[in-house]
Amino acid sequence: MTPILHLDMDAFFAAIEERDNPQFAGKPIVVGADPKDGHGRGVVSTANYEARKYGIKSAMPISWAYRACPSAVFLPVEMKRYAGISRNIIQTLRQYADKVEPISIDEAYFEQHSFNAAEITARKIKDEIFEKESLTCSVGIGPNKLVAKIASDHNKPNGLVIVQPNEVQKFLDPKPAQAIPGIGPKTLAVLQKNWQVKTIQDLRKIDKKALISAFGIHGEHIWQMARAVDNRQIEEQREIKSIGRQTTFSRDLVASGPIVDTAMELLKEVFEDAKTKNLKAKTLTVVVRYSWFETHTSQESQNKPLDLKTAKKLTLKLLIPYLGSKKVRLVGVRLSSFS
Ligand code: TTP
Ligand code: MG
Repeated sequence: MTPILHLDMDAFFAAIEERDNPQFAGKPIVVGADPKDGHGRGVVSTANYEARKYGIKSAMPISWAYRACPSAVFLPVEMKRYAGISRNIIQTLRQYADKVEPISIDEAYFEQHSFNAAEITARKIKDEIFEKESLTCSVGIGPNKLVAKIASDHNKPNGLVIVQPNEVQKFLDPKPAQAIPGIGPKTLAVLQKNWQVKTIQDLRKIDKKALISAFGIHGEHIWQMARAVDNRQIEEQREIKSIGRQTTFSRDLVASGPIVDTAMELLKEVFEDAKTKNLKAKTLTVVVRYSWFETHTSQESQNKPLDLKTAKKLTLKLLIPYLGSKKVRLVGVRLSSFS
């Protein structure tokens, strides 16, 4: 059986900032939007482990993070810098594995021929990344992507967790159901309401037919994942599924004009991005978030690629029903269904 490895950098953006600003060593560090003395409106990108002790975590409003620890070091996101380091790390992985699948800025899957080889390689890679970049990462090794990914998270930071094929179920069973990719807050709420599910073991007790009738094809996927059935292969060239941008306004807006203007600017940016990647989209999605965080997405597709002019008209059409009377906090646009 070919083991799969999943590598995920520890507190990635914050670890880079900590490394490059030794004066902050040991302090809580939060990377994200400007907290503006507690009135900032964006979110936390990530926090180092010191800051996590105060309950600060990714995607939390920056104002909450500020309240939890006003004395933390708050730093802006410097994506270009982090992306360069991410590329170096992927280069290092490519020296050890034929097939590498980067899946986000700080994580990748790759393969080895045996569990023994996987363990040796994982140790070498961790050492090499630490030597070259002074950053730590966590690696999970398992018989498939699902198990490898959950394993890399099992002993963070600086972890190395190996789950042999005969240990898989014992390893997965006590994990919370939402450790399975695809079980988000909505699915979890239904699982809790109908079957009082907490762990993956609870999930395995549910009849396959019941899961399918509750969630359709997604139910079958959940049934399989709960049994560690995951046949996804390493894909070196992952297709880009969507390109999107969003903006949180510095104060909530009701007037349609500036909201539409912002959406049009974002649309231009995503079109440029798609062009540099040589992608043509057939679906346009807009996102509107109200001041109380209620979020609406609305999309439309056509059977030939969208040009900017058509996309602008569509954006307007999709946005209008949400504008004019309620306070809007965020607007976003996204292109997908590429050809
Ligand atoms: P993660 O790997 O989810 O988080 P992390 O590396 O900061 O911490 P961990 O040790 O738990 O792995 O995400 C990688 C980077 O992606 C993270 O450093 C910042 C960015 N990110 C966001 O900008 N917003 C988010 O909501 C998340 C989850 C991550
Ligand atoms: Mg990470």
